[in-house]
Amino acid sequence: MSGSWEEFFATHLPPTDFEDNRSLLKEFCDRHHQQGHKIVLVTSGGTTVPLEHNTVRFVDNFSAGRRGAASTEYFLEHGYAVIFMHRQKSLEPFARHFSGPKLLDMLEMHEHGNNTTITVKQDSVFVLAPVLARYQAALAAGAILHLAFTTVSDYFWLLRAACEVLAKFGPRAVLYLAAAVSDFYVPKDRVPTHKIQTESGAPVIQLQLVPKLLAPLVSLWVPNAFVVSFKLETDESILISKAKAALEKYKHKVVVANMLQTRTQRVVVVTRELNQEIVLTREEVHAGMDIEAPIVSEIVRLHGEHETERGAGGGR
Ligand code: 9Z3
Repeated sequence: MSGSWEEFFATHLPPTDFEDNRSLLKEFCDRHHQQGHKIVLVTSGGTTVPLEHNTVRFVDNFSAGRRGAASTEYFLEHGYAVIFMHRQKSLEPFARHFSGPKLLDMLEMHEHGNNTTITVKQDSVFVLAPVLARYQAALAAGAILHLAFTTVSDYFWLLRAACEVLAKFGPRAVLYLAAAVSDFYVPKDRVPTHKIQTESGAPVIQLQLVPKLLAPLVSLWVPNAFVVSFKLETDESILISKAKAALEKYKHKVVVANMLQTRTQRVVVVTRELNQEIVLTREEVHAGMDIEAPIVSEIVRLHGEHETERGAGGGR
């Protein structure tokens, strides 16, 4: 059992807010299940690997969480309820349009004696209004649940808890696993309690392979769901073969393959039957179009086929 997912759960405690998040998941899923909605779990952003229990330093990765945040907006447009499981402080749906100083740049302040009012600049209203309208509609419909993780262990616990409540949706559930999950971690018994000190020289830190949760997820936890994983590479020559190998190994439905450098302009949707390239033109990139719009449309189409195959409304 060494290095297995069972061992990982046996040796890592759940995060402190785990029970609260489990209750939120249950309430959200029960409600949408009763209403007969389709549901998607979107994972987003990178996981950290702490080097100390009282964590001062950690290993991280590049992921900004743009893919997951943008995709969430498009799944909502397609009528899905969305569990948005994201790295704390990574990009979030709707708010992502106004990150950095963008929102502040849209505002103006008016001082009248002791009275100060803040308004949106007239030429910013057309930018803010449509996003605000979609955000408020999603909130009013109770269509989105935000859950945050930081470490790879937090991510594991949340992912399994989400699967537990998604199983009853059967083929109506989509898992869209866009988070950049660390492949390596420091085993718990080798993580020091306190901040690593410099006196004893540079530390040698041995990383161990993280167990692949996709295996139990597909075969045990949500066997009827429509599972989409992502494959990231930096060497184009191995991208598609690695995506195919993942489909072969885990027996899920789709791998979205992307290159680190071009991930916002080009992906390949890989299924057992075909490799479908989705590319934005230079004009589309320039116009600020999200590649997640066509990615999500394709996933929704493939999910429809999956539901038909497995029997629509199955698992209810
Ligand atoms: C992805 O490939 C995502 O598309 C990105 C999105 C992380 C590249 P950003 O968050 O980037 O918008 O900045 N996610 C999965 C990456 C991954 O770690 N996949 C594992 C692998 O390639 C398989 S689960 O081995």
